[in-house]
Amino acid sequence: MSKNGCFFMCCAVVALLLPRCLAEEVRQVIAMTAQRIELDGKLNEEVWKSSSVTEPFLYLGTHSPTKKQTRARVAYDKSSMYVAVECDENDLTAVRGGDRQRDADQVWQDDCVEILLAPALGSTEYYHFIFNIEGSKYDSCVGGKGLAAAWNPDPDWQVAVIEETNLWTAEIAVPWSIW
Ligand SMILES: [Ca+2]
Repeated sequence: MSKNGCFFMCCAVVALLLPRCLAEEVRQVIAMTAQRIELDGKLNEEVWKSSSVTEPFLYLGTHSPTKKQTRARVAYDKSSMYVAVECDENDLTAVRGGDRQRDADQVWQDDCVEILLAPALGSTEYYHFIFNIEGSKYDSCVGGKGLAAAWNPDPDWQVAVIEETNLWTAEIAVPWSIW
């Protein structure tokens, strides 16, 4: 999966906004789940089976679907927002990634998933969450004070990644209380 195929932004609690192309916005309404999501990277919870799937992902600035596709789903409960991601990859040995230090530049230079959350509509401040196939994490706050990679939320966000046949999958949980 390329970095171009995994870029998306959530603009409100229940509205997902994706830059599928420069002229089109895609919004999805996300239902609250009462089911506990076990953060293990396995998308076997019922909520993921019934969630809207965000696809296809396009090469940035084009209308061309990426050769290796990514699918994303979003759910939430009282404590957290959850994102499930499936990254097609027919050669998992070719995925660039490794066990990185927190906030190392190598994480976003790897084949990775990047999630940008803007909890306040109209604000230029947003939060950047990145992880690679090893589950190494990078996060930052981007706003009026510039890029702050030293920003690490408390409580922390969590990610779990597993490799399956011809794809890798991940679940992340971002606690509401970090905002
Ligand atoms: Ca799970």
